[in-house]
Amino acid sequence: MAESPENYGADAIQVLEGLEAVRKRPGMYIGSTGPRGLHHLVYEVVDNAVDEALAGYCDSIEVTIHPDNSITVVDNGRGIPVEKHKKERIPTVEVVLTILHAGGKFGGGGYKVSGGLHGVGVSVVNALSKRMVVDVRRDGIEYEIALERGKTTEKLHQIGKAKKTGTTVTFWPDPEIFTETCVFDFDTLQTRFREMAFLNKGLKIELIDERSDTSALVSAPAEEPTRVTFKYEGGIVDFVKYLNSGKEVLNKPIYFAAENEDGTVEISMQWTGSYSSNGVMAFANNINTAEGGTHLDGFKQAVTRTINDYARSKGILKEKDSNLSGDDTREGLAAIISVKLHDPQFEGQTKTKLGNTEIRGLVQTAVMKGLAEYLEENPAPAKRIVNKASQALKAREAARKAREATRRKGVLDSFSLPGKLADCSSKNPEDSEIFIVEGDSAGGSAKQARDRKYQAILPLRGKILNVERAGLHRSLSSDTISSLITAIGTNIGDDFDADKARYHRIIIMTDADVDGAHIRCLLLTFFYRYMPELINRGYIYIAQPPIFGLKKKNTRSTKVERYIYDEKALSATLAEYDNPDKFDVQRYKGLGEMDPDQLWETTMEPASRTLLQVSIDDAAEAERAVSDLMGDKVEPRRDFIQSHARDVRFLDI
Ligand code: 28F
Repeated sequence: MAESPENYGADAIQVLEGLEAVRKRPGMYIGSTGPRGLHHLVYEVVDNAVDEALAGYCDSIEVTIHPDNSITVVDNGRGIPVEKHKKERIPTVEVVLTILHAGGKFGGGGYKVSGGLHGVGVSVVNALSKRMVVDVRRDGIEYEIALERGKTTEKLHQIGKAKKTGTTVTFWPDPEIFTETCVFDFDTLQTRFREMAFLNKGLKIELIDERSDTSALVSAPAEEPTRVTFKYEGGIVDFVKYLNSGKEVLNKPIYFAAENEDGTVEISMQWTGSYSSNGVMAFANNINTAEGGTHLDGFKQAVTRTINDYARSKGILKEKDSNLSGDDTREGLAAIISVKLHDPQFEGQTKTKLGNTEIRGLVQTAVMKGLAEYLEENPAPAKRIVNKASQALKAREAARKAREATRRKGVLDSFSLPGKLADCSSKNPEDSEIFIVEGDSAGGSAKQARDRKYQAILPLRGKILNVERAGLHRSLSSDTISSLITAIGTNIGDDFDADKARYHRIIIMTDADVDGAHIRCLLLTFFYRYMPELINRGYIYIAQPPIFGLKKKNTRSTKVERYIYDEKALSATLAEYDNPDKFDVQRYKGLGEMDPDQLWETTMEPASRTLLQVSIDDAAEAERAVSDLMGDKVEPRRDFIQSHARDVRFLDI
């Protein structure tokens, strides 16, 4: 569709219809009205500030979560233009806020490149907010406009003088739309902003949380707000260092960039001694293209070719030797591929696969040239990298043999489901869910609590084998991993097939303590490395068991008056009751301490439970924690234990 500032919003009625449509079918514009969609509102606003930074006019963005879960985003760009719009006869800023698709995100002389997963623009955020206030600082004047549910309630007016320029957007998400939750998650926002700061070298992004209770819709203000600041002068080189922190590295991060009329590409890569091969992340216009695409294909082809060529030219691979496979050359590799292009085509199930064919060649040429030069000029790390790939080739051969041996024994065969699995009776994956539970006693409670029609239980005995140290083929021989793979039904590696998943909700249910967190991290790492497609499809969830129960004192009744899911919410809840002395606080150390009825109503019953859907970013974060914890270096492990020691003490009061 040809859209330009000359032809959008032909009349006011069409304008109203535009935003009404957004309120009628919000999912069409922001993906969902669950937590993901809610957080998408923030990204949409921040993306506009990042666009202003990409255009070269802004270098600082501040995001604040207020105690009432409203969000303020401030930038120091030029400020959204305020002069009267020729066609619409209202200030341009009002056009940007009230007309669907107005802004620089489509053709017509806006920005050169632009981010935003859906690229829907701030008018969509306006439509889905019960209130929005926008301040613009421009030409020495500060202006303000206010809107509610998409409609202007206070016309643009001057509120004072302005020394600097910039834009401030504050919005209150509409609880009529976000019926599930309007509460923002600090970690989700922090992970995304860290990523954005890495991808835009030198851009400062600050996140401030003013809430004292991060579970309530309206909280008391925190005495001291939580603040994190992200600013990376090294850009994606810092990103790769961050991904590899705590791991033994084989080379200093390599960096190269290239540009042509189709766009720009930046690449940074560094090999480690680890067995993982999922450290390659590709971005297009700052969006994590989790499903890959042309840029990632070009990168992989070029790396495989360049390393094989180098190994042959140096005689490390002999004529009789077979080529190193792509997986071999990428074992232990962390890499960031960041492309910026004018007209990104996002495809795939979650719209996170880049389709632009013209970018493949640009990436390929950049990598072949950059990597070949690096290898020639740095023979010592080059040798370590090639040796690592040759070892991977040998391990791959061994793993194949081991897999064939286990397959013959029927371990990975769907006819022999693991004995510990209490399967559900439904055979329709869409209706079916599986709870992965730590320990036999919790497993026992869960089996009694469940609805066997559609809920399966898989108890895991003890800790799962540390996938980081063991590597794939040894992990496979562990009971835990193979029962997990068999129960889920997708297989792994070359045989992986997401369509064979036996459940579309795979729910990790661990104790609310440090051990539980550890096991959850290991499981997430496992899914991240071996079944990332299941994460992309949104099949992986984390159960949220309560940590505390409040019971009336001096009664023999076991009735729990209130369950509390968050440590910070405890004091708030106690204060809410007039006379807290009348209540006993019971702390659930493990799932096994709840009786089956309690476990059902708090954690497993679809109508009353809360599940956290795992995103690929969460899983990447978990894998990082696991690497820190289990990698070859001692220091990160000590740091982790020290930084979590407080939690342990708290839990042991
Ligand atoms: C807190 C969120 O949204 N920042 C923004 C600008 C700056 C311009 C702009 C934005 C012009 C014609 C649409 C200024 N001066 N932060 C933000 N900063 N949008 S959004 O222009 C919007 C387009 O139609 C801007 C000159 N050109 C552009």
